[in-house]
Amino acid sequence: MGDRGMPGPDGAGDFRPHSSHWGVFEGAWRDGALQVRPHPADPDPNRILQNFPAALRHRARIAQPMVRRGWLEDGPGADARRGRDEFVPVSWDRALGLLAEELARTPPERIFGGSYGWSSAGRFHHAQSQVHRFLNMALGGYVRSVNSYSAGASNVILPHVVGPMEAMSRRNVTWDAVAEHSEIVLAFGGMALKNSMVAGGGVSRHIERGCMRAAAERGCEFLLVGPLRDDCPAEARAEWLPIIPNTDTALMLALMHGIVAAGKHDRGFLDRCTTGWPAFEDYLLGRRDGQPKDAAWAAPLCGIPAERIAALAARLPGKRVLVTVAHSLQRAEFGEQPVWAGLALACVLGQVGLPGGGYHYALGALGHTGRRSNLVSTAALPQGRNRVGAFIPVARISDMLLNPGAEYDYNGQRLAYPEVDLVYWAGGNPFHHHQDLNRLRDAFRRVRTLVVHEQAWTATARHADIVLPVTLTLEREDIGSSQTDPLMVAMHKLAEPFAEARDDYAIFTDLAARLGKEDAFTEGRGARDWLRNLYDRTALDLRDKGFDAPDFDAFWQAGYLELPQAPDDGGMLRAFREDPEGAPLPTPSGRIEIFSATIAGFGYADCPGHPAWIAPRDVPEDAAPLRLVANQPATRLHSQLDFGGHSQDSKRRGREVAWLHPADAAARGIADGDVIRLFNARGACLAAAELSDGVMPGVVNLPTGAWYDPEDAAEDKPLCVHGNPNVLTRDVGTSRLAQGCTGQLTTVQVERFTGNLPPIRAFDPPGA
Ligand SMILES: Nc1nc2c(c(=O)[nH]1)N[C@H]1C(S)=C(S)[C@@H](COP(=O)(O)OP(=O)(O)OC[C@H]3O[C@@H](n4cnc5c(=O)[nH]c(N)nc54)[C@H](O)[C@@H]3O)O[C@H]1N2
Ligand SMILES: Nc1nc2c(c(=O)[nH]1)N[C@H]1C(S)=C(S)[C@@H](COP(=O)(O)OP(=O)(O)OC[C@H]3O[C@@H](n4cnc5c(=O)[nH]c(N)nc54)[C@H](O)[C@@H]3O)O[C@H]1N2
Ligand SMILES: [Mo]
Repeated sequence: MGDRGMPGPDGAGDFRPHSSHWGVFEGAWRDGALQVRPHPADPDPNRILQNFPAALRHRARIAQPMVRRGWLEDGPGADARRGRDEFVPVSWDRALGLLAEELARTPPERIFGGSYGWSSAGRFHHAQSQVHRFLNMALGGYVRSVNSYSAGASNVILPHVVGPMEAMSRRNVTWDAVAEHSEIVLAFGGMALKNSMVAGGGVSRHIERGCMRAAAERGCEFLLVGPLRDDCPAEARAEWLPIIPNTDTALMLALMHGIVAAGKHDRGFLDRCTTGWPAFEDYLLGRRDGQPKDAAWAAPLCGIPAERIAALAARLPGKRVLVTVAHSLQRAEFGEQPVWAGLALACVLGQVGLPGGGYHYALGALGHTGRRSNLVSTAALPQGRNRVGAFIPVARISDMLLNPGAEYDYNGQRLAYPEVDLVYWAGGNPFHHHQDLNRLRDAFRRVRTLVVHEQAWTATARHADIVLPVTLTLEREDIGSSQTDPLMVAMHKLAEPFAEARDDYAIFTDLAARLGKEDAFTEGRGARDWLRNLYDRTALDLRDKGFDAPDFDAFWQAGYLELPQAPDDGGMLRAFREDPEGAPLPTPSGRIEIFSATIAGFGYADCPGHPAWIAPRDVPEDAAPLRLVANQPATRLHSQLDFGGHSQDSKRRGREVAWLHPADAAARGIADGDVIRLFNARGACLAAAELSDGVMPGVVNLPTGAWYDPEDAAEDKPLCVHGNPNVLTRDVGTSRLAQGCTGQLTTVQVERFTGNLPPIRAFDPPGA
């Protein structure tokens, strides 16, 4: 559709500041089209910004409130028509009237308001904060979700064994320290620039490429352990060790075995700073089970020759080694293990807490990592109090909806799934983030009412009963800010709202009024007043700490405010190393726990008391299957603006691209550019094949984020014609400890698609 010469808020106008999770930028109208350019100080801007212009007025946008016909005519209730029913356009007054009635009759303990998702970067209009505040203030609460799809296993295991995830992933070794001090960076899962270019709340300067280049030029060696060669940028000049996915723990154990067998482990560090080494050493050396976890043992498991493992083990001791473990490794069956084993490996090498050495969980996974933190707190909308106690680990949503009342284990507790009638989503896309989408469809068909606020016709919106159109970030004012980026951004409005779209805040204000709770929700403030209020909290904090802070109007005029940052002090691990007694870690022993009595006490076979190799169950069984790596996409954030220009440019024949090794393609008669079908017991999708020797043999890589596009929505397991890998992934938790998402990996069959090529309809509004 494009924009038909709609002027900006001030006609043509100057470039004005705005921000997104993928970077701070400026926008202006030129010849009737929105132009965006990165923040002038950004040394390495993110091209995902170029998804904005074509997305703004795209046909995929939702124009007006819609109610599903079956829900409207037959009333709320379980309904197998969800996802293939018609929608009836209604006025805002009618939609909100119906919704307010439904909310008023549903007890808060039967409303699932987890509403997981990344929303947009502005801190006030952050949709997940808005929906939580609304449900708390207007209804008294909701069933919530805990942890994230990003780091479900780490969220739970890291606090038991070393400390809070934030301390491991955000306030730890900095990129500057890597550039200056690291001698070897052993990167499990790599440190792909596509990933570090994204940061929740925005990022003004993308520094990772430059720091990796500087480190490599100084002589630092980057070792990439992973199935894809491009998980480290060319600037890092990394040596690639292809590894069979979900076998890193075996390699880590074998490296530790080699180091210990050679007597090169740092006994002083292990004695002073860890607990439980002897029990783990017994396991490592095979004293109990008769199986030393040596290179010969690990080689067939991880697909790396024993000699190469032995050589690597010999190369590490005595060097300033930084071990990094990507989020991806734990988004898999038994994902707790590589996180813990990587930490143990760093302890064996004894570099933890030294500049540029030790352990950094998820360095480079996001633009929040490897940076200094601001000295003042960032803006955040207060959410009020949730009076409902029930929660689920976030990735257990289908389990909850399909098995209300069923019991399950989580982090030492025995919990039961609550019974939910109404599901409320604003700012997330479960048809992007969840696994086994056919099962999710079944789950969503069980509820009484599904409410979705969306900008565009995502599959989640298509499965909803009440669909409320919301503004794109460009269509409203906000404040962009993140704890790890010094730039606070006055996000100016760059376009008028699309059709009848309203801000989430305006929708919740209207609903709160209908429920008699407007004052509690708004505290008498309009959106601009809230921006002032949020800004003033940061300004006050600045002045308290002796810094200057302009008033709100001056900040707004200037567009940016540079916040002071804490020095690079090495964080919790440095303080602990320097004084283990005086600055103990927040674990039961105050040390790094290589054996955890707490975890052992839970008695989980799938997460024992020390890091261990547990053979994955999801392994190729049938003839000639491949391992699917369903990682983060390079050309967008998750599913956001998949209809934007940059994302669309990356598709072939309209489909998402799947990468295969030429040998695997040849064995299946697949040529570059062919449309292929990926399938397994859970479902099937199409994609366009691209061949590359940067993918290890036996692996197919289909990134996430292509909008789910079922060919025949009436079928049980419809073919997704566009390439959403979550029709293939498994909906099982990492272990009884964390119950985290395991969406990164599964096994699939791949064949050339020979049928008539079905059209892509994911971006067409559903027929009214
Ligand atoms: N197979 C597999 N699955 C995965 C992963 C994987 O590695 N493999 N990774 C997982 C990870 S790490 C994550 S974090 C999740 C991400 O999953 P999500 O965070 O759910 O994905 P997004 O596409 O960012 O969804 C955000 C949605 O919010 C909408 N939105 C944006 N701004 C606003 C707003 O202001 N108001 C409202 N109401 N809506 C808005 C967008 O249109 C979009 O639909 O996916 C997970 N899923
Ligand atoms: N452009 C872009 N950037 C993003 C996002 C996005 O959607 N788009 N999402 C952001 C979010 S929310 C998050 S949480 C982070 C996620 O950060 P990650 O989870 O680390 O990112 P992924 O790209 O899923 O995975 C990184 C790489 O790990 C490798 N890998 C997969 N399985 C294994 C394994 O078993 N062993 C080893 N050694 N390697 C393996 C894959 O080759 C993959 O490319 O990314 C963030 N950055
Ligand atoms: Mo994530």
